[in-house]
Amino acid sequence: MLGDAYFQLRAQVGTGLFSLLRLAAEAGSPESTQAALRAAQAGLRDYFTFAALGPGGSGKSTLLNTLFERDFCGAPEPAAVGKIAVFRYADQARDDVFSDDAIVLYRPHIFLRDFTPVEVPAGIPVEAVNPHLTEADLIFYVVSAATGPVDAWPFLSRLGRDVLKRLVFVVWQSDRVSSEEGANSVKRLRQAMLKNLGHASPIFIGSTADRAGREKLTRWIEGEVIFSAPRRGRLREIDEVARAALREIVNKPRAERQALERKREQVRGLREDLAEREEQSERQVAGALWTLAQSSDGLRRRGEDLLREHLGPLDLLWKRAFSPRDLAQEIEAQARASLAVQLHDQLAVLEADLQASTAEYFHELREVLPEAAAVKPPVFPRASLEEVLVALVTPLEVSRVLLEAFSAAVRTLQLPMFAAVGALAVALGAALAGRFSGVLLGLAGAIVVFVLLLAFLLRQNVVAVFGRYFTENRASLLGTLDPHLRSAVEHFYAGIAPTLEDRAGQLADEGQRHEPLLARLQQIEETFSRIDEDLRTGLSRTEES
Ligand SMILES: Nc1nc2c(ncn2[C@@H]2O[C@H](COP(=O)(O)OP(=O)(O)OP(=O)(O)O)[C@@H](O)[C@H]2O)c(=O)[nH]1
Ligand SMILES: [Mg+2]
Repeated sequence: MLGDAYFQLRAQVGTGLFSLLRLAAEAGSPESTQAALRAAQAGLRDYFTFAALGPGGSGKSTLLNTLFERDFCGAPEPAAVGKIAVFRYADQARDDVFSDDAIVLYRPHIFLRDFTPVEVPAGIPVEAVNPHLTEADLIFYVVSAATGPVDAWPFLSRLGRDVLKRLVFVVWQSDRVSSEEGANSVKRLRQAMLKNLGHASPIFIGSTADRAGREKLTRWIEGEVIFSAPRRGRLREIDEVARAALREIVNKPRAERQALERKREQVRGLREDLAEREEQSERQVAGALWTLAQSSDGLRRRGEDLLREHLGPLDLLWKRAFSPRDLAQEIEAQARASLAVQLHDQLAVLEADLQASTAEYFHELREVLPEAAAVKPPVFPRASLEEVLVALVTPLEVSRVLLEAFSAAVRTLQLPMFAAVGALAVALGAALAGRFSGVLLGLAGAIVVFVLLLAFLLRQNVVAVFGRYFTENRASLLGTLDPHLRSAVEHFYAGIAPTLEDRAGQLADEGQRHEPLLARLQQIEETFSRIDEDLRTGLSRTEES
């Protein structure tokens, strides 16, 4: 259909403008933007008036029917015979007598929404015709190829210059003559036109049977009249208005989205920062436990020294001389006191570091989220934690272990000691009986040395058993303290995190709010870019042809 590409493009612009206006209202754009869009919308509503004049029977009706691909004028409308027939669109067909010379025929043909064809029969005075030509976009003067422009000039020379500018000649019914004759009549027509009108209008030749000729005319109409440079220019202006409005509408939500994105980025940064601080605190807890382990090692060594001091190898031979209970109490008291001090110190350091770290973190938090100003940093429950941890420190029970190890050593020594005493008694008896035996004395001496050596080794073993027990006992104590300390730190950080998580959630929701609007804007933006592209390529296409 004539002008399809233009109408499609115009429809796209129309749809785009419609959506854009709705969005502008939704996004609360300034009234000036909305007014510009409405004006652009109004500017889109245009239609084309094509008038056909010429001698009777030259083919005016047939030409119009051919162009619009529908038999709407001529024979189907007997009421219009001898009158200027103006065809307009209406849902219901009706005729409107305009004057003695003219009739308006309202018909429900879709193409009449965009085109207003006017057929002017021969014999109507030029004064009556003129008003219908002033508005016309294109005026066909149809002459029959067989008869030529009979008496056209007196009428045509009375038309204004501006009307002549929109005039084209159509030499119709070319199938009724040879192509040579057709070409000749075009030539004659051009000469007569120049002579009579002093003006050169385009001349087309064609017929219902001449498809190529019709297409040539159609292409020319599309390029020069429908998709004419001024109309394309107008569409581009509308496209510009739309794109400017789009930029303006999009500015606000886009800027908000960017601000939101920055906020989110900051919140993400804070989250990472907090996680890092928590990890740092966990490392500190591990360090505190390591320090406690180190100091318990020192305590063990002190206990071992104390034990060596109080337990000589000979004490194992005469057990009443040694009291493991008193020694154990001393070790126990020292160990407890030292551990309590260490625990206190470690917790104090941990607390100070946590406070410093959270103060720093909350300072950053308030910069990013001023609304978090009211949120107070949590308090690390150092005192109550210390109480719990000290209560977990169970007695070492060194006295039991010492007593057991000591008794076992004494038991082990008993038999060799009796053997040594026996051997000494035998050697002594033999000497007293005057039968001094070097061998016997040597043997007794060897047994005594063995017993002393054994006593020394067994004393070492008692110290070793104590040391092992001490180490195991403290290791299990540290194993007990570890989860308590860790969970206290975890709990502390869990008290900070929600402020941030709440805000992150809110920001996510706020972000969602803009998405549909921005997605629609993007769609419209693409539509208008496409239109712009079409307008550009349309331009080059017609420039090429
Ligand atoms: N062979 C041939 N006949 C045509 C052609 N176009 C129109 N005719 C015939 O020419 C006659 C006149 O055609 P119309 O279209 O009615 O001409 P018109 O200028 O509208 O005539 P009026 O409205 O009476 O002035 C009709 O019999 C058509 O069938 C054509 O291209 N080739
Ligand atoms: Mg006619």
